[in-house]
Parts: sequence; structure tokens; C-alpha cells
Amino acid sequence: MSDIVLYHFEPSFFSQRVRMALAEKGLPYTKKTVSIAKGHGISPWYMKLNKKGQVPTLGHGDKIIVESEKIVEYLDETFPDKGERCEYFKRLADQFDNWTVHICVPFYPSVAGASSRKVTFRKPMLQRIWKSRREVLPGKCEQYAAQYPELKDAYYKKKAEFDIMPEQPEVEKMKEVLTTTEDIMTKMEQELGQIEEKHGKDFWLCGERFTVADIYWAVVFYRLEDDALAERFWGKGKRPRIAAYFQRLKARDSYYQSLPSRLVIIAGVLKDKLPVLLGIIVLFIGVVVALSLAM
Ligand SMILES: N[C@@H](CCC(=O)N[C@@H](CS)C(=O)NCC(=O)O)C(=O)O
Repeated sequence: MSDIVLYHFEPSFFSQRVRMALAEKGLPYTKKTVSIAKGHGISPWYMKLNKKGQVPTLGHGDKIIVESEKIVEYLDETFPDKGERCEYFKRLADQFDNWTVHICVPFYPSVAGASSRKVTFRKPMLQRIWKSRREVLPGKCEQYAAQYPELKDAYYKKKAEFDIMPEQPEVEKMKEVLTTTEDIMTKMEQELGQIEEKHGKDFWLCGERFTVADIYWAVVFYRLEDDALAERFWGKGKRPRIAAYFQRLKARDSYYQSLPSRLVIIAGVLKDKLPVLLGIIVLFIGVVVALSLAM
């Protein structure tokens, strides 16, 4: 049961303003009609809430807010993008285990169904990160814990996270995560279908406004695409609503502004390929020198 009550009158101009704000935020609320047409605005019980005897009035827990402008401001401050629907979509996105997918897919690309050079190319870099988290960082945590006693608890907690890491990313764990991801995607496809049916193609996840919930999903889809899993989850018409929604997300400037710098990623990958690259360069120089001597 929601603790928001709107005292309103359906045809009232100012009541409509507030109803729209509540809908925009996706907040559930109870409507109580105060019929201005029948003069109910001046009923004593209502005048106790709103001294002007006008609608709308908003009740939220113990609070009573009057004046539509004040109500809309209050809703904006109290529920910044936090409607029940927004929360629901944020929690659904949180079920996606991005780290396991990102780490495991390059280790087991064929099991994941991610056939891409880009993904396998990353394996050495991820192996290095994995090894460092297992073998180097626990020792560093101990060292820092001794140096910074005020951070001791935090460092030991962090060390415990590294201590339970298996020797290699586990294929079973990845399979489990991919199954969960399938379920999440199926749910999302259904939700997007219902949104479209109810509100049309321009609606975002929890309203006409683009919200934090949409940001959560933009990042989920980016990660899946970047890990060569777009085809598996929504390619070839498998989940057309997800595909269309992701296109809309990608059309926003903020999406591009948020993308990780390619330079940093390429530098990370090349670091592991450095011996091979050096070998190729030396070989190339050797061939050029040999050819020029032979001429
Ligand atoms: N400034 C007020 C105006 C509210 C208002 O004028 N409400 C009208 C209905 S749209 C009303 O209650 N009229 C009855 C009356 O004033 O007696 C607000 O924004 O909430």
C-alpha cells in the first residue's frame, strides 16, 4: 500500500498537473475525490488539510502539501527518478553479473556462443588481471592494512574477496550467469512489449522521461554487445524489442559520452602482446636488412 494520497477532482486543472507528475515518476498513490462541483472543498475535514479549500492536496505519510506547484517540487525532490517502476527496472538490471560475463567469456567463448576475435584477444590481459587479484593484491592489502590502521578493517574485507578466488575463471559459474542473463532478457523483452502496448514506442522504461533506470540498461546492453553476446541475446530477431530499445539508447549523446576510451583498452591489450609485436618488428627489420644485403 502506498503512503501517498492525492485529494483531487478529476476535471480540475491543477489536479491534473499533479496527477501527471505522479505518473511521470511512476509512483503508486491513492486518489480521494473532493468534488469542487458539489462544494466539498469547504468540508471541515478538508479545510483542516487545505485552508483555501482548493484541490489538489497531497498527503505523504504525516506530511500534507498544498499548492500544485509546491506538490510537484516536493515530488521531484523526494522521488528523484525513484518511482516503483524505476526501482523495479534498476533491480532487474542489477541481477546481471557483468563481471563474470566480462571475465569468463574470453576464456570460454565457444561455450558462451561469442565468436569474436575481439573477445579472445582480450584473454591475456584478463588473465593478468585475474592473476594479480589472486596473487598480488591480497599481499598488498595486508601491507596497506599495517601501514594505515584506520583502514585495517576495509583492507581485510577486501583481502577476503581476493582470497576466495578460484585459480581460473570457472566455466560452470559462467554457464549459470548466462542462464540467469537469458531469464533477465526474456523478462525485459516482455516488459518492453507491455510498455509499447500501453504507451507507444516513445516511452522510456518508467515514463516519458529518460531516467536512471534507462541508464542502468544502456550499460547492461553495452557490456553484452562489447562481449560479443548481442547476437546470442537479441540478434536475428530473437528479441526485437530489446534490439529496438538499445538502438534508442545508442542514439543518445550521453551514451557516446559514457563509452570507455578505446585508447585505454587498446593499450591494455597491446601490453600483453608486446613481446609478439617486438618479435614481428625485429623479424621485419631482419628481412629488410637481409634483402638489402642480398641485392
Ligand atoms: N494555486 C492553487 C490553485 C488551486 C485551484 O485553483 N484549484 C481549483 C480547481 S482547478 C479549486 O480547487 N477551486 C475551488 C475553489 O477555489 O473554491 C494550486 O496550484 O494548487
